[in-house]
Amino acid sequence: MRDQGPILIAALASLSLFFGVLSPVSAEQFTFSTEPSTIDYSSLSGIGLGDVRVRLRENPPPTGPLSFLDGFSFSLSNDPLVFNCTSLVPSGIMLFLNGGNGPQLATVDIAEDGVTARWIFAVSGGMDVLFPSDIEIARLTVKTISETWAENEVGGLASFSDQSPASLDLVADVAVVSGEPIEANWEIEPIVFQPGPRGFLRGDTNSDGVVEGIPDAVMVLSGLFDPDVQLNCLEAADLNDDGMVDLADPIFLLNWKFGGGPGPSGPYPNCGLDPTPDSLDCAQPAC
Ligand SMILES: [Ca+2]
Ligand SMILES: [Ca+2]
Ligand SMILES: [Ca+2]
Repeated sequence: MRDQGPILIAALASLSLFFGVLSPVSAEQFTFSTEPSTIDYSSLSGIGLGDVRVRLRENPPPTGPLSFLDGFSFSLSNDPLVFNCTSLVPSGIMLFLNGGNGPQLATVDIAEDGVTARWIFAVSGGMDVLFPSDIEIARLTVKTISETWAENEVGGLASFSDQSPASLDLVADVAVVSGEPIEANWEIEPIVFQPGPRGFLRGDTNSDGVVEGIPDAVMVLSGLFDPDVQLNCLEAADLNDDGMVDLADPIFLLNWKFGGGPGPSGPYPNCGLDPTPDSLDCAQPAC
């Protein structure tokens, strides 16, 4: 590849000035938006993870053609007690720019209270782009703050705000056209947080949070042969994941723990849902 470093750096230096300074031009011309999103969390642990997609569009100009963009920057902030972001990656058209190389410069900063992104894709002869309708530009991974959502059986709404996060350098919401930053606005949809189905730990048949050879095998045997004992989570007792609980399951467990046999399948070693759904249920989910 041809070395365009000096040109790029000079151009970026001039552009970077703009990213911190709002231009008064056409505040309504460009709109960033977040898609409506739903995130499931465990109502026991409060842990949940999901995606929020970010889009950009140029609102139809009263006259004249649409603009070719050289890049953009944006920031979003969040209440760090409710949720935060763990990643922000380019998506959709962004990945195909410049022969599959993506933006020529992509700067992403993530903090507990928000994210900022500056992506430039047409500084030194790169590909500038039209945004005639809402086009997905980024995918944010959002994680619940577990302490806030644990034991919440109802769920709730929360939203990003268009403020630049207090803990990061100021980054303006702008689209860059011919080197000129144009202030953009935001349309932000709320994120729906809802309690998802509770899970189980395969092998933890006595529901004490750990999988042990003797106690958990004895529990399955008791459930099978003692009419006074009822297994409270049949999915956890199905060690070999064949959709049945029978003598083969405690044998599987003991063979794994003491005979070098294979270990249980998912969700072990985590607490979660059955990756191979079957008719077994879990009357008292563990997580
Ligand atoms: Ca156990
Ligand atoms: Ca089984
Ligand atoms: Ca299964």
